[in-house]
Amino acid sequence: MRIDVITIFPEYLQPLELSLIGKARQEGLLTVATHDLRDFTHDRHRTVDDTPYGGGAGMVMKPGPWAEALDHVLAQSEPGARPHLIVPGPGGTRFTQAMARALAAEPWLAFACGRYEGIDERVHDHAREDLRLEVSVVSLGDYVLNGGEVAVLAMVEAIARLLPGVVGNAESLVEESHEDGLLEYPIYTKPRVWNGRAVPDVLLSGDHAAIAAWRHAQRLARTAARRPDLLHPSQVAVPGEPDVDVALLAPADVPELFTLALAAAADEARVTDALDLPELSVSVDDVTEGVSTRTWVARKAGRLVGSVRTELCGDELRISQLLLAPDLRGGALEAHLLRLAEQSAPSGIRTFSLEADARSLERMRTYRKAGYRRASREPEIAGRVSLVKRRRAG
Ligand code: JD8
Repeated sequence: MRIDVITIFPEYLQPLELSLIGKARQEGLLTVATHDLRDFTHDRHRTVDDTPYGGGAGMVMKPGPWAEALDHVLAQSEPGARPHLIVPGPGGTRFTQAMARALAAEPWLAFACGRYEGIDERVHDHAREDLRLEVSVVSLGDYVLNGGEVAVLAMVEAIARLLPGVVGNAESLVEESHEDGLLEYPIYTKPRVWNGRAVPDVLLSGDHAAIAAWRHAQRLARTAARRPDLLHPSQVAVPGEPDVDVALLAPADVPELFTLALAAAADEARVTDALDLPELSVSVDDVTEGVSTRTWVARKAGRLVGSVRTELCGDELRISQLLLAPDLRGGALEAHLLRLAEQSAPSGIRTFSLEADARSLERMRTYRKAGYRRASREPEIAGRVSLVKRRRAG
């Protein structure tokens, strides 16, 4: 990959000579060239800015030097080859890991670092229409910097580290935050006890399935706590229930979920004509427990209408608290929450299990249709039947 950076502060990009990116450049895995915009001025003061038409504070970068600098960059590679021009700007499309992955697949990137109030808008049009470059205005995030250089440092690092051979063990790229939409799990190294704080036992167990399960649960819990937006509806649209969205249970949901649990239990008692249902004695604490495991809640137009809890047990995913608002009973939502629970299982999971009341014929049909079969094991809840389903490979 080739990267060209045009800036009035070339020294700002010196950090890209260090560490992994610096090493990758020495190994020829990528080329990074910086160009001083002032080299494309022709006045004694090497002027690159002027006052804004229409008035207003600050200065605007002149188009002339930019056009000459872009011509110079285009001359850096074989005729006909064109870079993708990235112009950092606070009003641009948000830079993401997905964008970094996409840009890492391109052969040639050029970054235009603005300063002052920004670059004359006609430079973008000239690049698109005259130079026929793909031009993308990209923002690092919703805060204001003084120029594009810091953004380019971050973008180049995020992109270049995805290039083959730049990061030693490519494996480690897989489990990173934002790579699969979940934040990272907590990490530890020696000593086992530090400052009176011990490393979680599971990490010393050598039980890789348990470690994987613990790490996945940590990633979900952290994501739910710090970035619930990463877990939000787009992830799990409900077929046939367009206005239902699903997210991980948050502490604020507990009172509503407790109410739903009781309503669902009352509905179940009505259907099974039995009052000996353990669900009828559910407590707020029982529901609160769901916040620290992996419990999904479904909302329809803001109303909490369903939930499903999942717990990892070795290579088995135990599904429980599959609750539905009575008015949605028999609809697509139950089967969908079941599928969602299965889909969110970490790679090491081989079996799904749940317990059901055999008297609840409709629900038994839903589970059977979803592939669950009676298990020989004793159910944890007396009077229930234990259902299991093997996870299909792939
Ligand atoms: C490029 C000039 C400064 C911005 C007046 C302050 C990116 N996430 C981001 N925040 N800010 C930038 C950014 C800021 C820049 C330039 C990028 C060129 N400025 C301007 C408008 C308000 N000053 C950025 N990526």
